[in-house]
Amino acid sequence: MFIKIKRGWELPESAATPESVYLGRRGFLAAAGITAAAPLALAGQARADDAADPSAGLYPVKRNETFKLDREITPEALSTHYNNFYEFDTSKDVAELAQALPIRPWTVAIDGMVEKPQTIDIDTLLKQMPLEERLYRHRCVEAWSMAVPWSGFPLKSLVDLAAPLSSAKYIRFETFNNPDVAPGISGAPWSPWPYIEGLTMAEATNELAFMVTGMYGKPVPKQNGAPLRLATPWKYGFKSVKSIVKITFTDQQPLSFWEQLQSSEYGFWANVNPAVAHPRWSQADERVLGQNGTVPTQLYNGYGEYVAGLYSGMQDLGDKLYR
Ligand SMILES: Nc1nc2c(c(=O)[nH]1)N[C@H]1C(S)=C(S)[C@@H](COP(=O)(O)O)O[C@H]1N2
Ligand SMILES: [Mo]
Repeated sequence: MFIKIKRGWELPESAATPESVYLGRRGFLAAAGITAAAPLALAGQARADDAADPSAGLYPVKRNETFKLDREITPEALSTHYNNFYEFDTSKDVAELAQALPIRPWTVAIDGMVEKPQTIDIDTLLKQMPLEERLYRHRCVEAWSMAVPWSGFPLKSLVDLAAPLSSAKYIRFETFNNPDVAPGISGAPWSPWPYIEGLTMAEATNELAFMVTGMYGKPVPKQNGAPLRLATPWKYGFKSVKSIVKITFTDQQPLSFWEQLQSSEYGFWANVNPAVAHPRWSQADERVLGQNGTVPTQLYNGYGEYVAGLYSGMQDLGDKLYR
């Protein structure tokens, strides 16, 4: 993407292995009464992280068979280790850095034009929402793609919980903004943090709009946006905002992080369309993670039957609908 913030390779060497990650794990082990002097093996770390997540017992959840894939599910090791999460680093190699994000306690503020403004604890929210699994394609604006078994709940269920006023026209999503745990934030203080994204109410209540809390039958990993992220598979991946702390109902079209950085390249709508090139590269094809070569990209990423109707009568916007 267009990068004004410091590249990963410009970060100091120490950022690659932040002490907070190490200290965080040690802290957890101490709290759990485990005394392991030897360094943990990778598998051991994964188990420790699962145990630390009080939602682990909720998964796997029942698959909603409505949503079919036209390709293999991307291997978990790839989709959890090739990430965009600029709060941690501008490289794809953020999985280790992201472990410094504390995800409990975690609250989500629901505010703005709603009848029921509230700040809700993530585990309370998880208990109230109808969890299911969906297989979705994901198409990054950078022309790579993956196919993922997400777990979570329809965004519509959260909208119902908030009970929006009729004046609400948009939903604005906000990511955590803590430079102490996120070297990408502290290293680029001039960037327009926090990461913001938005949808219209019609988009948000479309059945495809999904709040992700899990992945591959487990809690969603930190690098993929724990404990709560968005998935809007007909739009470019940057719309799927990670690690959400605030959801605001508003009558103003939200100004996203990327639109603020580079509005000529990234806008509000960002619907996938292979016929509308990014100003600096073609969007006709995509590289599927884990596969050689490319496959053609589909209009609305193949989800036109669900969402094309949302945009009928909006053709005046022209290419703006697709970037
Ligand atoms: N807060 C936040 N959300 C974010 C991003 C980010 O940098 N910060 N990157 C976006 C982009 S460009 C993509 S493609 C997806 C990547 O999700 P993944 O790492 O789970 O594949 O997250 C999106 N959500
Ligand atoms: Mo992306």
